Amino acid sequence: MRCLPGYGYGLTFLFLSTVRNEQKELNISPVHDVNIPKATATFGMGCFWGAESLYGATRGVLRTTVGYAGGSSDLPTYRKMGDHTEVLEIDYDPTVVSFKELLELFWNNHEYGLTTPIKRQYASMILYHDEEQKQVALASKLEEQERRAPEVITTEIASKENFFPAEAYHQKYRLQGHKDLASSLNLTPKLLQTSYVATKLNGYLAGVGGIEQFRAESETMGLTPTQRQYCNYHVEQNEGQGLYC
Ligand code: MHO
Repeated sequence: MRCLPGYGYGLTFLFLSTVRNEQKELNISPVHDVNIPKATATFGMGCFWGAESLYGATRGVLRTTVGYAGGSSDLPTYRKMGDHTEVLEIDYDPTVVSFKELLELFWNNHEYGLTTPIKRQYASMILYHDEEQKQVALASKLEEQERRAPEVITTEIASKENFFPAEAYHQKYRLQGHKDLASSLNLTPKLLQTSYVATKLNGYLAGVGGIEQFRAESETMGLTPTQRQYCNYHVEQNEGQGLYC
């Protein structure tokens, strides 16, 4: 009954106060940092909301941040992106997932056709962080090009020169749609860019990864029983729904 005044507030209050109690009594807090060596990859593959969910739920991915890169103009914003492109920066544990595996997801999950020219905001782009990534990316593009011929892949491969994090409302966009859950994670604007638990939930809640993988990985996130129950429900509901923007 949406029209009953206060109904939504009541539920919000109940959810938040239950989670706060659990956090205190069970001494559980959201895991924002995973302090192990990480490598970084930067991809443009259409609207960055979908890419952030895709990689967030990928095993071995520890942090995602959406932003603007690939151009030369200074201090881009969503409204004034200049010659930049929407990209996703991904921190990953290279002992769990390889750059090559991240590329596999890249080739197969563009929001727009990989082979159809599109405005620069949504261009296909691999911004490499070192010589090894560069070589792997070039070889991978050649392979993919062969597979897709006679269509021509538009992906630009260039060195990562800059990266400007996007506005807070673009970070973990799908997670932020779950207002009460997001509040219960104590996400500051900075944590919206960097938090491990926010990264993972933003993927799983969008239906990526699936309930089985979520049950296994959720152990690492510092969720209370109530947060976990909420997530289980939505992960199961949304499993396999596909990415959208
Ligand atoms: N279709 C979306 C794109 C958002 S995006 C981050 C919108 O128009 O809001 O480019």
